[in-house]
Amino acid sequence: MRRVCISTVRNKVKHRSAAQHEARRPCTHEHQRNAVQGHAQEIKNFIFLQTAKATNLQINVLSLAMKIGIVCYPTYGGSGVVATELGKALAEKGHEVHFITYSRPVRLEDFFSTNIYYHEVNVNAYPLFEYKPYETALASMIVDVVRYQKLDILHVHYAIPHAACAFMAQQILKSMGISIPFVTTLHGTDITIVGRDASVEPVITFSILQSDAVSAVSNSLKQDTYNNFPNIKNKPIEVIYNFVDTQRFYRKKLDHFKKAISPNNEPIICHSSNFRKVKNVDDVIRAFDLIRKEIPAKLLLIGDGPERTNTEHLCRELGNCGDIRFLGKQDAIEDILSISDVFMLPSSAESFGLAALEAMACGVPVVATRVGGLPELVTHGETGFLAKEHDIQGLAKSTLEILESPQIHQKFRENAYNTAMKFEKSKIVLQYEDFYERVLEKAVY
Ligand code: GMT
Repeated sequence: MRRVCISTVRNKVKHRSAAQHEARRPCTHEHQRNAVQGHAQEIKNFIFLQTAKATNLQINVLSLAMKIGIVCYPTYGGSGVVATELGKALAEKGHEVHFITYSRPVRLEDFFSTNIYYHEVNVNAYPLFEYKPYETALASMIVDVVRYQKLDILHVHYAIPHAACAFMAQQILKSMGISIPFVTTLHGTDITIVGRDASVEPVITFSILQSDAVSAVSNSLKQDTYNNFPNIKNKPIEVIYNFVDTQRFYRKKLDHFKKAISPNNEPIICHSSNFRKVKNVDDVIRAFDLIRKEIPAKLLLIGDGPERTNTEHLCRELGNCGDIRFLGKQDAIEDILSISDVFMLPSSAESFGLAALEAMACGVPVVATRVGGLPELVTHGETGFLAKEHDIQGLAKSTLEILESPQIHQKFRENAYNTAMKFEKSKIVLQYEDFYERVLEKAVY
């Protein structure tokens, strides 16, 4: 059934007629829309537009619903969060979204929408396999879903191995007479850490070049991609920033919770990550130790991962465990951010820093490292402070500067919130829709 998505933000009218839309579909796709239904919907659209004009409503965009396949890592990583939130937002706007992942994405667990479908990639174990063939199972599942759910476009998040699998699926489908474009979003470590490994470079270069379009989550990541993969220098990369759902991430008044964590109203510093080496969680502990020597304070650590044990050992060594809480993986991150006073993110690499954006939406100033895309999000001296990598003294000094001045704290809170609003979900989702539409318009079948 043909549906219509309406948005009031875009500034140019983009109304593709049903006939035009159908015309760009491969005629070999068996899923041609029902012409009568399509025609009826077009009449409805026309009536809607006329009514909007008559009532002086400014309706700027009318775009047709797409069937979108999303491939991502479904765990707590930033790329999976972005992919899932994007899929949910697209579904809310009337698109049909098919997640193709090896387990249900974390942020999809409590969410139901009639426009969302979930296809689990099952990788068979076989005694011969030391490594399960995830790529083969994923490519096969993509083929199946595109073919039987009649998808319009595939959006893969994280280059390895998703872009390569999408390419393989695209070729298999082509041999069946089915064409589908795929777009790849680069998230960070796929380019800055894992991707730099010479053993995977040829596959990443090839799959980026073969993608129908490529996006990166910051200008910094776009530049890193060109620097690390010189052979893709002529491939356009579009920057589409990460986004935050401000209906979920806003500062809530949770006095009882705040009191439970800091009974004497001590300021609360917060950090959230997957506790990988690149996040430098030990720098958070060391900086907190310096802060605690100046003022009473509490530290909340959200998340879990390979460095968790080392981090716990460090706080035992420093003797500050009494003021630190390891909260592990959490779903209600917004509640924890709501009682936080400063968010600390001292990573060695951070293509964007989604965790920092979520904190800012809750009015929490950020003290971070001047790396990757963080300076595109955090303005030094306005929404927080930026320090050099491993500058523990600098992290502590900046945090104290915020916490010891109620004026600075309040100003930074407001600035952080206002900046976060620029990355509000509805604005960025429109950019993705426009990105897909341009790819679909360009696709030659
Ligand atoms: O390391 C992480 O934070 C997870 C990783 C991922 O790909 O799952 O996150 C990357 O993508 C996020 C979403 O686009 C960005 O906000 C993070 O900055 C980025 N992490 C790094 O670059 C280290």
